[in-house]
Amino acid sequence: TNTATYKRGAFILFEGCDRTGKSTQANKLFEYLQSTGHSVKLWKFPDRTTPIGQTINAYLTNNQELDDKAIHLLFSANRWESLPKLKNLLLGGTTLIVDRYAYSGVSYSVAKGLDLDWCRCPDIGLLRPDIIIFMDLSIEESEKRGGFGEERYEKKNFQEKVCKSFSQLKQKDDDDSLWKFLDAKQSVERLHEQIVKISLDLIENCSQLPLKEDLWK
Ligand code: FDM
Ligand code: MG
Repeated sequence: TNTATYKRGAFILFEGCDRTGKSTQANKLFEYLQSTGHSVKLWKFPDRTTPIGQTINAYLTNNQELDDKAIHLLFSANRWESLPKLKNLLLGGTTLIVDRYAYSGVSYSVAKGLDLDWCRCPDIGLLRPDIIIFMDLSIEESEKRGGFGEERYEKKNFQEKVCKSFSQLKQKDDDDSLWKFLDAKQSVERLHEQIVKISLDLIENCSQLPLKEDLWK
């Protein structure tokens, strides 16, 4: 088979607590890759545009109440419903920059007291990212960044729990090498430089590898 010419895109994931700079860095990376001629797409979870996403949005903006397990499953369903699209993009050679994914899914629900293994189940078998760029920042620092917003989870004591569940999840992750912790206290430009370098290496290295549809398997 002619695998030599086959090039898939890379799945670059940004994760972390609120106000750690995920969206800023995801946007900057997107602009950089686009301006240097890469085929690239930016994707954000939750995707609030679908019917499931609209229910999630109503929940996050405190306009609707839902059982903790029910909303957990909706966040997961919101990923499953986008899987065919994301898969096609990657297979067609487009690099995906994704802002939050199943790791947020598990960490926020575990912070509410749900069991970690139970929380991972619905996302088993989703696409596995090629890298998780984890924006690491203390709650004190993220609070300094203009404070948290008005949405459901944007409270200091809850964010502390989310940070703890993220590190619990990383420890339990079978593929520890995926996680790239960055000190998010650095300047936007310094972080961007590091992220560009990591991403260019990754795009090169994973272009010949098959897609990994085995998250947490
Ligand atoms: N969130 C996000 C979850 O609780 N579960 C998930 O699966 C995902 C993807 O939704 F508080 C939470 C994290 C955050 C909120 O995310 C909305 P943004 O990035 O702030 O829009
Ligand atoms: Mg938010």
